[in-house]
Amino acid sequence: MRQAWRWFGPKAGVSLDNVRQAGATDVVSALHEVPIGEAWTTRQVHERKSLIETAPPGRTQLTWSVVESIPIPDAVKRTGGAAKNEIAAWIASMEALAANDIRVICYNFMPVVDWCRTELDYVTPTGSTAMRFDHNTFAVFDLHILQRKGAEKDYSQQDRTIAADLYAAMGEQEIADLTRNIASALPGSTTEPLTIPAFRDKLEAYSGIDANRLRQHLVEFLEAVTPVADDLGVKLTLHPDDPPRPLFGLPRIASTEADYAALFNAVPSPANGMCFCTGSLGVRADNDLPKIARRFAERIHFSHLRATTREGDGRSFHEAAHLEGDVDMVAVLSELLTEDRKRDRANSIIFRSDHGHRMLDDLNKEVTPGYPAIGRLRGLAELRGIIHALDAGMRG
Ligand code: CS2
Ligand code: MN
Repeated sequence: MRQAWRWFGPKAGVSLDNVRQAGATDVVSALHEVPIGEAWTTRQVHERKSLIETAPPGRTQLTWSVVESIPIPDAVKRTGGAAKNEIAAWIASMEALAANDIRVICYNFMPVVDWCRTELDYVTPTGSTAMRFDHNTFAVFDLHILQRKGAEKDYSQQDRTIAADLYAAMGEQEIADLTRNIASALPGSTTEPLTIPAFRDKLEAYSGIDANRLRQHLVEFLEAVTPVADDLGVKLTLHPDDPPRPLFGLPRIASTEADYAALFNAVPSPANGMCFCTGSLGVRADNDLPKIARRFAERIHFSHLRATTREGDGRSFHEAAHLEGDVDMVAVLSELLTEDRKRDRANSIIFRSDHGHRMLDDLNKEVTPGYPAIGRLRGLAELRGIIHALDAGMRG
């Protein structure tokens, strides 16, 4: 397996030497500055690639091997194959990447909001901070701040009472912070930041789109892009929904083993692959991660490794240290390594330590939420340790 690091560019406070020192050989990046829906050009990709891959004298060379993500515009999620121009632009971006020899592309198909948390700095017992999704706080946003039409029916009477009390006790700053966390698109998001009125309009535009329709739109998208990807030798990897269940009354269709099985069945092309994200899938107790990794092994080209801890109410969770949550990381890595040993280096599974706690010096700095250097470095080091031990076991 190849060890990678998500890099948000020179302004994000993590240098390429930091990436080298973390022990990563591969970089995961994207042209985040290009507006969603606009085609990336070969030249833009080439410039970013040179920035990443031109090593100063004496430094090891890094390889930009994964793009996370080419965003999928809203029109594709809402109308599927009818979004011809948006799909053509997406294909053009893919071609620009392939022209630069970048052949693993991550994407997701979450409507309106990408990954979602209610709290960015939840203090853990060590004093480090983690990201958290609290069901009650989420209900406050949905029912009282967004005031989504029909939201009441998604919550029990007890949930609604708790949310009303919480909301009544919240100050202006807390309301603003919660709104920012949920509506303004967390780092790396492939959906746009929204004001509350724009949020309501977007939801309105999805009325009538249920899980089957959304799945059909993804299938139409894949039917259009996978033939080109196959020709170019590009692997597309669908990131699971985070969290893996419907939010805001919107369907989510990449949450379970059955979801992925349906997609692979509908579009069998080898380019139709998976980004195996343990933190996202692991939020559901009914997702058996080692089993999913085994079943879809051949389709996994990229993996995000991190752990989440499900809280008592069954719906809230927080991001645990990489080896400490509900995920059986040793079992998952053992499945991924079994697959990886069948492949040559060029097709090796690339993984990155996903997210990480904010700790040590990062507590005194501006950091990209979810992507602090030190927490990710700790996670990567722990994961690497498991890989070494498993490799030694396989040899011995
Ligand atoms: C992530 C996100 O697990 C996760 O939710 O890896 O940080 C990721 O940036 C977005 O979903 C976009 O890929
Ligand atoms: Mn992930």
